[in-house]
Amino acid sequence: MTTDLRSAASVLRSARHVCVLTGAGISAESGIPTFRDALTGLWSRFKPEELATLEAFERNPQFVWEWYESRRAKVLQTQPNPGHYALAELAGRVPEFTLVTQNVDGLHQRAGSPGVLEYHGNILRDRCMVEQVVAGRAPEAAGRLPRCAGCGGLLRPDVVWFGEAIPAEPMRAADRAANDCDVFLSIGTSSLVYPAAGLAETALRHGATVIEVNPNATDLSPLADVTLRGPAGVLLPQLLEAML
Ligand code: BJW
Repeated sequence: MTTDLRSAASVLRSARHVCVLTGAGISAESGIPTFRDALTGLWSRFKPEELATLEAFERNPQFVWEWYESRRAKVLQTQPNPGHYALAELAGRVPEFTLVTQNVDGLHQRAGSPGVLEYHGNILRDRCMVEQVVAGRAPEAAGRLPRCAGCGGLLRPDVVWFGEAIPAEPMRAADRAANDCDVFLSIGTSSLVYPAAGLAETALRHGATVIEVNPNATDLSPLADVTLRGPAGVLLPQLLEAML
C-alpha cells in the first residue's frame, strides 16, 4: 500500500463531513468515454463545447439530438463499476457525506448512493423548451424530434449546457457542503469546468483536506493535500479497505 493511500485513509477515518465531487473519469471504467477524450466516429470532428450549447441546439436540433440519443443508448447499456460502489459504501462509513456529480449518467444512483446532487442534470430526462419542466415524450413519428407529451413543445435533454446556470437546489447544497466539509474528494474530473471546479477551491479556503483521485495531473493537483494517481475503480475500493 502506498503512503498516499494510507494517509488518505487516515484522513477519511477521522472525517466529520466528506464532500465528494465526481466527473466523467469515474464512469470511464463503465465504458462511458470521458468528456475530453477525443469524440469517436461521426462526432470526431466536433468538440463537446460545440455540441453542448443552446446555440448549437437552436442551430441544428436534429444533429444535437442524435448525439444525445447515441450517448443515452450507451448509458443504458452500462453498469456502475467498483468506484461507484465504493462511494455508495463510503457514505455509510462517515458521519456526514455529500456526493456532488457532474455526470449525467445516473450511475451513482444505480450503485446505491443516497441524495446524489446532479450538478449538470441527467441525460435520461427530457425537459420541455416551452414549459421549462421535466417532461414525458409524445409518441414519436420516425425521424421527428422528440416533443412534449403535455404541450407538444420541443424537448431538450435535461442537462446543463455551457453558458447555462446550474440548477438552484444542487448548486446551493453543493456550495453548503464545500463550505462545511473537512475532507473534499475530487474524483475523475479535469477540474476545468466552472462553477463545479470552484467547489474544491471553496473547500480549500475553509481549511478542508483535499484528496484527488485521477490517473492524470489536473489544475487542482498542485493544490491538493493528497493525490492518488490511478483509476478510480481500482483506487476507491483500496481506499475503503485501507480505512478498516
Ligand atoms: C479518470 C479515469 C479513471 C480518466 N478514474 N479518473 C470561470 C468561472 C465560472 C464559469 C466559467 C469560468 N470560465 C468559463 C466559464 C464558463 C463555463 C466553463 O467553465 N468553461 C470552461 C470550459 C472554461 N461554465 C459554464 O458555462 C457553466 N455555467 C455557468 O458558468 O453559468 C453562468 C450563469 C450563471 C447564471 C445564469 C446563467 C449562466 C455550465 C457548465 C456546464 C458544463 N456542461 C457539460 C455538459 C453536460 C451535458 C452533457 O453531458 O452533454 O458538463 S460540459 C462537460 O464538462 C460536462 C462535464 O460534467 C464537465 C466536466 O468534465 P469532467 O467531468 O471533468 O470530464 P473531463 O473529460 O474533462 O475529465 C475527465 C477526467 O477523468 C480527466 O482528468 C481524466 O484524467 C480522468 N480519468 N479515466 C479516474 N478511470
